[in-house]
Amino acid sequence: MTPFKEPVFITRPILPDLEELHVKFKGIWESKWLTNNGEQHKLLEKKLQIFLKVPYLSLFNNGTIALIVACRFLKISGEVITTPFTFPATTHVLTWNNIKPVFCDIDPVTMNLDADKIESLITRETNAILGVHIFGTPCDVFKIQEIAYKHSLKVIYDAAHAFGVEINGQGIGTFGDISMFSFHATKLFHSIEGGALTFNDMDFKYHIDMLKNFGIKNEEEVLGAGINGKMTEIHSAIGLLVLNYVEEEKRKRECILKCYRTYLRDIEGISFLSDISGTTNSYQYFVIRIDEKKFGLSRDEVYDKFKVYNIFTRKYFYPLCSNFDCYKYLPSSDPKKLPVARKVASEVLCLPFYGELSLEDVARICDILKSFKR
Ligand code: T4K
Repeated sequence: MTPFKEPVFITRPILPDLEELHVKFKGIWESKWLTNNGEQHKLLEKKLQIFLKVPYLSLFNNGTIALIVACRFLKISGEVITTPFTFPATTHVLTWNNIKPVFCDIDPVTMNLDADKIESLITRETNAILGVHIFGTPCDVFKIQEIAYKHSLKVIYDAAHAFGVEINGQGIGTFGDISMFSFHATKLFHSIEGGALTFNDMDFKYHIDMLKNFGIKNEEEVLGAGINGKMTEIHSAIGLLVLNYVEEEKRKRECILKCYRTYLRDIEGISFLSDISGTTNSYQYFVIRIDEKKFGLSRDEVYDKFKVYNIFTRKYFYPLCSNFDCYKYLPSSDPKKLPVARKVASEVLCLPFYGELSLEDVARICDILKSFKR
């Protein structure tokens, strides 16, 4: 099998037409209003609120700052129970708020926080649960909410991968106290860099908007130690344009997903997530798991071999956050306490997944993978 001529990455961003961009930018230039809650910003907030089926939404300059503000706003301190199987930002956000992360093992199928293991980690210091809807698969939101009510804990969701996900028609951003979305260029919907918080409480909007603007209430009053988390007019305009392409991109990704599932269905040692009844797909990543014993090759060997064919897969999310130098000293980072997370992190591999990828290319990637099997 011959390698791809051009590198194949795991994702490629939606790029709006340059002409459209020019028209949008011309309007912004004429207005001379570049940031600080301008017209594009207001419009994007409104459109996303509808798209995500959430009552309230605040835009941010990126998802990480948004999540930092969410913890700050909810006055979370002490300990927070969270997953080690995520992008570093999730755990770092806690550290930036002087909160101690307490890692909980994950579910072997969904790869999300194992709700059955949360309660045993609750101490007098526990303030909240920070779940991640990893690869767009929702956490066990109902069980987590039950635990939170029982122990008076706050619930925050990192929904960075879950843009547009719905559970029985309900927007994923309506669960918990606050949810965070990332609009980074690698996300299905993006504004190059960007993010948002979503919530059900009207009061949150006023305070969160103030916190992301240095805590400024008006020209003479500053109500709190805020930060600069504002999204610019340029990024908002890009977001508005990208949003027009999201449904089409989702349709293309749906075909690619079906194609991958068909080609990889019968390969011993390769598995992937199936659809969950009542839950929509985020079409964010296509993730396989490689069982070394059955496939004959480890995930790391497959990753290296793909590179020879100019295919750049990703080991999201390896290593676990609990393995980072800054967290491995924590009692909850003890590898013996995280057996499922360790296994999952050693098996996952994200394959190329974006609308521009042709079905022929998908078939070729699958054939290359099949050729590795021993
Ligand atoms: N929570 C979770 C669960 C997250 O996954 C993330 C971010 C966050 C929180 C934080 O949200 P933000 O603060 O970022 O809004 C990327 C993204 O930078 C990061 O946003 C994302 N998660 C993470 C999963 O992926 P890298 O370091 O893996 O990206 P990079 O630069 O290696 O790009 C991956 C591939 O995407 C490239 O090989 C090619 C393609 N690509 C990338 C960029 C930047 C493009 O085609 N064009 C581009 O402009 O982190």
